[in-house]
Amino acid sequence: TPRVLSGIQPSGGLTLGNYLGAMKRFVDMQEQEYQTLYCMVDLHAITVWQDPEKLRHATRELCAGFIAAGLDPAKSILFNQSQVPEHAQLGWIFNCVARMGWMQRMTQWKDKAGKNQQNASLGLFAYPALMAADILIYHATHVPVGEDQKQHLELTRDIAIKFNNDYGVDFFPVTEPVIEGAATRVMSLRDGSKKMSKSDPSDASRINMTDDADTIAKKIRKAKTDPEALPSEAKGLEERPEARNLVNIYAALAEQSVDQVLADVGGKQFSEFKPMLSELAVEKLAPISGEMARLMQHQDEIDEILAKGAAQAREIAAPVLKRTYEIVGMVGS
Ligand code: AQP
Repeated sequence: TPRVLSGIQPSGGLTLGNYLGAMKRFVDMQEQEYQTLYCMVDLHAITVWQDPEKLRHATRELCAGFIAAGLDPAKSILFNQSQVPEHAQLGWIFNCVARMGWMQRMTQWKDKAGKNQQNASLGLFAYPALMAADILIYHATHVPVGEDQKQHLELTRDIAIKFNNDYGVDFFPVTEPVIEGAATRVMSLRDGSKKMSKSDPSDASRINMTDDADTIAKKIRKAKTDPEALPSEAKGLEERPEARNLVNIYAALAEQSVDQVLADVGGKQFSEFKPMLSELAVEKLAPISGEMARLMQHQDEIDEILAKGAAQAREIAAPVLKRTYEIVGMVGS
């Protein structure tokens, strides 16, 4: 069976962008003919400093979010990355396969390191090699992600191809990104050219999965828009990034196409559309955040799910690492 792997960083609370771009897709794939593994990538999170207590909390909350959104530990393997040491071990091998020049071209590196690259962590630079290891340690064939991760997935393919060439083997598969749905790139509510992100300093820029109904309504009411009414077709949104973003969010939440949504709301002003969007967002998110809060009352159960998931993941990962070490020439493997 084809195998799916994806992950989310416990680097803060979950956003609507993570939910629509990633988690909702994870649930869809769980219900199809795939073996699914979903990971809280704590080793990735610490490429930028994290307070240890907050990291622990965010990891458990992310696991609660996964389950509340519909991932079932009986159907999907849910685990945190650091409990499966094979990720970091294969990550090291890939650090030796990947080239500095490849990493330097990564837009996430450029964005996150900013002007002061000398002061960014070495881990932030090597991030995509560890991400390649996350995927390839399971020989995963399909990786559901948001649009922003496309470049990293291309690099994963490059690493697999170079490893296979360097060692004259046909060992690591070439993976397919799965970037689908109406909201593969949810934008900031304050700036239609920036993606919605958990680490944006402005809380008003994003909808958090844990926001209550009033907060969601307030953020949507204040979301940046233009003064025009909504168009009746998708092409009318082309030069209107903020309007397009809100319509895309609506479409993804309603599980409709953008054209279907516009057929209903075309001609309306934002003063009328925004309350519709708030109502829909609250309707879809409130049950998830309620369930997350309930699950967070039972942290031992969450820890147990993660420990069990890690054991299952290791059963797949350990033989792949062993074979990799053999191919590379490590004595004792
Ligand atoms: N705005 C978004 N729209 C669609 N998909 C998104 N994803 C993130 N933001 C959006 C998808 O969520 C998955 C997990 O992302 P991540 O937590 O590993 O890191 P990220 O992409 O860097 O997300 P953030 O929220 O911006 O976190 P920080 O601020 O810590 O860097 C990925 O599949 C991603 O595509």
